[in-house]
Amino acid sequence: MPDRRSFLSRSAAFVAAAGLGGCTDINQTEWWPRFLGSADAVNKWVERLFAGGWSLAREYSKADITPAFRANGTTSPGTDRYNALAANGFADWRLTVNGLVERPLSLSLAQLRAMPARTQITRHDCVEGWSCIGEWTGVQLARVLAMASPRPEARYCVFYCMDPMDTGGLTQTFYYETLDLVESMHPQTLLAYAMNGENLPIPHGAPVRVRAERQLGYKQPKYVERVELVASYSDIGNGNGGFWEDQGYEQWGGI
Ligand SMILES: Nc1nc2c(c(=O)[nH]1)N[C@H]1C(S)=C(S)[C@@H](COP(=O)(O)O)O[C@H]1N2
Ligand SMILES: [Mo]
Repeated sequence: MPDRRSFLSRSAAFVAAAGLGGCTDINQTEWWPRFLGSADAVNKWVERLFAGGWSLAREYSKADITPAFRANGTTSPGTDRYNALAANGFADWRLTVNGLVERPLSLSLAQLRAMPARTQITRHDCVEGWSCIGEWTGVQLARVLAMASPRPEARYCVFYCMDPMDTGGLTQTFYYETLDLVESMHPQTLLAYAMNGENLPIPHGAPVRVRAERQLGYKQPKYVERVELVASYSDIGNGNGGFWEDQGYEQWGGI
């Protein structure tokens, strides 16, 4: 019987064998060693590897909530447009749902709030090696997708965010991420507009962010304003399924 330790080290070996650990990009030296050293992160990845398509992420109790949930990456998009939306309580913000759908949608925050809500207390794991537990409330993405009625060719959701990212390139890039339809339709995948019982704070992605609870931190896009249904993400960004994936990180969340 393999013990837990050898199971974990075999998992790490599998990760390395899959080519996921052999990166040389300078950007990765910061978090790769810490990530591979984090049993929690490896655990979560292994859990996902062996879990069925419809397994549920663990949910916690109110007592487990981290008092000061860390904010990471963009903590405010900082653009004039975003600041104007925020100043007006996001009354003018709309969520567009388009692409491979029968009925493209444009939904206000009030419309999302009027839909049936789900609240869940879950653990967020960032690949940089930290975790926080928080309570999220929002509408299940599956409900919004059902309204839009994805076409049979649709396989992924692309989430477009309002925060510009610095890539050193000439063209402006905004954060984006993708989830496949299994992950998108999962009951714990939310368009979350509240955190710990309050309106989603700007550092955590106001007015709406994705919570996909079986996925790592970077697969939880903040400041979302458009969901596009696509057959493939090969022509989105550099074609690797997300902003960080395009910066050279392998796709951990896509399994
Ligand atoms: N739009 C956007 N979404 C994002 C990011 C970002 O920089 N911009 N960072 C990602 C990463 S790496 C993490 S760990 C989480 C952080 O979420 P938090 O700020 O609520 O802790 O958001 C993810 N989603
Ligand atoms: Mo992260």
